[in-house]
Amino acid sequence: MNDQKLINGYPFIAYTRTAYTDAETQQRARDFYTEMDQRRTCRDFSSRPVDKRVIEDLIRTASTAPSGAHKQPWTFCAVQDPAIKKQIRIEAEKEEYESYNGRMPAEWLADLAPLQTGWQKEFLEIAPWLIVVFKKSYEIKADGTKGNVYYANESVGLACGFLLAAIHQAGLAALTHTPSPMNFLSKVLDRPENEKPFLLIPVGYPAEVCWVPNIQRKLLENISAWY
Ligand code: IYR
Repeated sequence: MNDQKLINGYPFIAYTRTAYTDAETQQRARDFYTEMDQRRTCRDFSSRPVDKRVIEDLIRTASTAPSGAHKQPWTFCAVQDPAIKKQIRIEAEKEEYESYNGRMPAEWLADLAPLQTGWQKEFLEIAPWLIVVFKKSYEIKADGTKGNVYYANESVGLACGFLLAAIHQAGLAALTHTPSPMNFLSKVLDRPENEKPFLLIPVGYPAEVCWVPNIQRKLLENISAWY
């Protein structure tokens, strides 16, 4: 059993991890980078089913992200019901049609052109799962009163990052879709008032023929500064 003690009356447990050699640490950092560097946002999904237990574990991994004061201000809604996916597609396309045809300024559209995105979101029905991530702007305590959450955007963003990494590591593909505005998701999924839609993530196997834009990531020297 783990060592445990009270610090100012609060329970703490000893945290231990394998102490790797310097060479092992170097290798592990490189290996994980190599794996994650293979991740691509995918717009062409296979309809091949993905077992619910896989999605459960992906969400469990997302929930290991740190959060402000450990409030875990997130809800992951996993949708596989075709009728609900269809409804989400219809509502998302309604908004995205308006966005792509007038709401988005020319520069934004030009920046998106190399990615060949558009208002049509057929992947919302093809991908076997949609994970809709909701951010809690406050929590509802057991006694029904409101409680604060802290750094909710950062916390849920981190959880989404963990989720995307887990999806990739499992051999699956994802797409971070940002229908705007996306309040329709609260209605379709009947979410409580304290939850706001944050990100809509189709998850599945990539289609056998799946094209992704030939874009490059910025180099380390262009994204880092060393002191
Ligand atoms: N919401 C639009 C536009 C869009 C936004 C981002 I951030 C992208 O990386 C790509 C597209 C959409 O989801 O199509």
